[in-house]
Amino acid sequence: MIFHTATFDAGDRTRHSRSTGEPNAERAANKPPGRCVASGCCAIVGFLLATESVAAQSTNSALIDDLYVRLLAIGIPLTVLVLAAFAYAAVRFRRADEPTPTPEEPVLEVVWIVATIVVLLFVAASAYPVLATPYLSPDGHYSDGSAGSPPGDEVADVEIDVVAEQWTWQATYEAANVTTRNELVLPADEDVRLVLSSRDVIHSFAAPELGVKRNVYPGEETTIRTLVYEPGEYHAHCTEFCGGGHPEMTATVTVVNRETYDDWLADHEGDTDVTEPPDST
Ligand SMILES: [Cu+2]
Repeated sequence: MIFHTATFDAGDRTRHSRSTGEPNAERAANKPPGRCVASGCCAIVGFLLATESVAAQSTNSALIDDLYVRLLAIGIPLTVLVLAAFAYAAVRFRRADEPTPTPEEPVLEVVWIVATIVVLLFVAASAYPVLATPYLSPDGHYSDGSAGSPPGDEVADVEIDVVAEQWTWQATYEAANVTTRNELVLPADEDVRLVLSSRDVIHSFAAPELGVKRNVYPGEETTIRTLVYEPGEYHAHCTEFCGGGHPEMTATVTVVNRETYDDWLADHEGDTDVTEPPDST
């Protein structure tokens, strides 16, 4: 409706201004605000498409970052367009003492509705493939009844049990008979599945740089699927308030190549409280 009023009244206003010879009105007539908004939107979209974000450290963060940029590319121009229309209408028609009724414009109505549907379909088409991956929905139940992997998807290369307890994280590598405290060691470029559970209250495991976050419940298992590209040390912490020691409930996720990973597991076979990660450099 705003566009209706703006379209109808703008013409009257422009004609009136021209007849009185106002220099500002002449300039406005030569440079329509719509053209400025369109140019601004094109510049923003071009900037987003031309700008490469910091390289993602994992499949999870790559999926999230890509979706974020896609939604920004359509969300920012839309926001600018709507705010510009509001601002234009507020300034242009601030002295409309005798407002005229908006004429019926069925074509504009149809265009407006179709444009809205197109935007919503774009958002859905962008988001669904991301949200449906086992990396973003690892607890999903799929059509073949399995949980954690869609049909046909291979089992994770590495599976680690992670137990939360006020206020530590305990990671158990069952096959290697190794248990760590506040240290999670992962092989790079391999599909990893973390099976999370709690011994007491609700916690939440989050490693922001890896795009990973999952609630941890007592008496129930939840999972995280990830594949980390870059060896290095990443910070992890609990994001669910779980008592007095909650701020100290942190862990380090150390990502190393497969050889270093195997050596580290062999060196600590049988140990139950490992706090020393391998060198990730
Ligand atoms: Cu906690």
